[in-house]
Amino acid sequence: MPLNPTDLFDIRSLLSEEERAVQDTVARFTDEKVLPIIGECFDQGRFPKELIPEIASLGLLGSSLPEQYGCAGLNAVSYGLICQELERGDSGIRSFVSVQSSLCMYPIYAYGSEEQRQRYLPGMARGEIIGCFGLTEPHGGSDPANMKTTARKDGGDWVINGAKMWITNGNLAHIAIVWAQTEDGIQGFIVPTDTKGFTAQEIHRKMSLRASVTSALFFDGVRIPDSQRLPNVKGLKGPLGCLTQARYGITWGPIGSAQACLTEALNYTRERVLFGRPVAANQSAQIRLADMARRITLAQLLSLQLGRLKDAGTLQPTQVSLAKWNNVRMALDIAREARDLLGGSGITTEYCPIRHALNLESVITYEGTETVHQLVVGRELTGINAF
Ligand code: TGC
Ligand code: FAD
Repeated sequence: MPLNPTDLFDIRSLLSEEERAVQDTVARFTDEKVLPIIGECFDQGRFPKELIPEIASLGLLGSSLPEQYGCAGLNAVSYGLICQELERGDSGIRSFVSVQSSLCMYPIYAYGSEEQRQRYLPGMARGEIIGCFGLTEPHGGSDPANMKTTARKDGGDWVINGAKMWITNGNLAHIAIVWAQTEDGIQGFIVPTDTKGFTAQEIHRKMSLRASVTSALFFDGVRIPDSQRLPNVKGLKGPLGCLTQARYGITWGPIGSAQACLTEALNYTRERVLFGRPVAANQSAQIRLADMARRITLAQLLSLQLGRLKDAGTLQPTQVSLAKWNNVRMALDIAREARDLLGGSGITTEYCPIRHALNLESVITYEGTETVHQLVVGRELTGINAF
């Protein structure tokens, strides 16, 4: 039996029946609904909102949260496979699901009151309430402890002033999870986006994540009641706890991008005949293709073990940092290599590598830049904080 080029070590055999079913369902959705339209969406700079109802009906929003809130109650490995199969389509689709699930539904579940969970989670799982997550500010995203957005207590209300930058889903969102400095440290707030004083401004001229909405948010005396504050967390560990969830999913997503690029490079180099033989018949081309498969295999093993640790409840943020660093770098390198193997054809969005390469320039920056994750691992090894 020939080996599967995008699963050389038969990682799929390590999955449970349920995990395989989840992977197959999302793979079908990507093949049938995402791939036929995504090149054009990217060209037009358009997020395909029309896919939201189906994404929701497949149970992909908040998929790891309990069924009592209308969610699918899947395990961490299944969430990873969802991210992998969606990002095989496009990082923008995976971003939409990551933000809704890990950065908006998770904090409401983990830090919210029971009343907030009941009020928001079922509607968010159905895709009727869309969220965005406001942590990064214009003066520097890597150091969120230095945030300038403030929330001031005024009687029974809070008044928020400040700005957030680079916010995925900003102009789509009905609610924003906003992290702000208070007298009592950093706290999180659920801000309905129709509140007076809230503005979202879409960021244009992006060359990356073009099939995704990215916005700047402005808060000018935004007044909300205390019932909109997330009561069960204070300090930077609140937003960083959400980032651990999202970064975990991001370790899986780029495996999908890399698989798509390897598949495209294999097809193209087998067909393209130069100097009387297929490009794939050259030793240098085979070494490059083999190296892609090697790096994908290592990334798959890393993410699967990470998922098993997460399901066992023993996952540590440093392990997520190492895997995010490794797997995004792996995918970005592979997308650029695949682009090169396609020659001139590789510069058009008719083929996927350049789209994935451009998207991955965002993925390597957001959710902690590559440098941030390297320094997290360095801090763990040496015990010295180099930030
Ligand atoms: P530090 O002193 O290390 O930690 C402060 C408190 O937080 C706890 N903690 C964590 N908790 C959970 N998960 C983690 N990953 C955690 N890392 C730290 C820590 O234990 C401590 O708790 P306590 O109880 O002692 O107070 O904080 P620091 O200021 O030194 O920060 C270090 C650093 C640089 C790692 C952190 O600031 C960082 O990660 N910076 C990068 C910021 C970032 O990733 N922003 C992402 C914004 S969201 C986004 O990009 C969404 S893109 C979505 C999409 O479209 O898919
Ligand atoms: P900076 O923090 O200014 O970093 C600039 C450079 O300095 C980087 O190369 C960095 O690695 C380097 N650097 C930083 N610290 C050090 C150091 N100690 N030593 C050496 N080098 C260092 N944020 C949200 O809150 N919500 C979102 O939904 C969201 N979505 C995003 C979507 C997109 C498409 C993008 C591009 C970003 C998104 N972000 C979001 C923001 C993202 O998290 C930040 O861009 C990221 O954290 C980096 O912050 P920055 O852009 O301000 O870069």
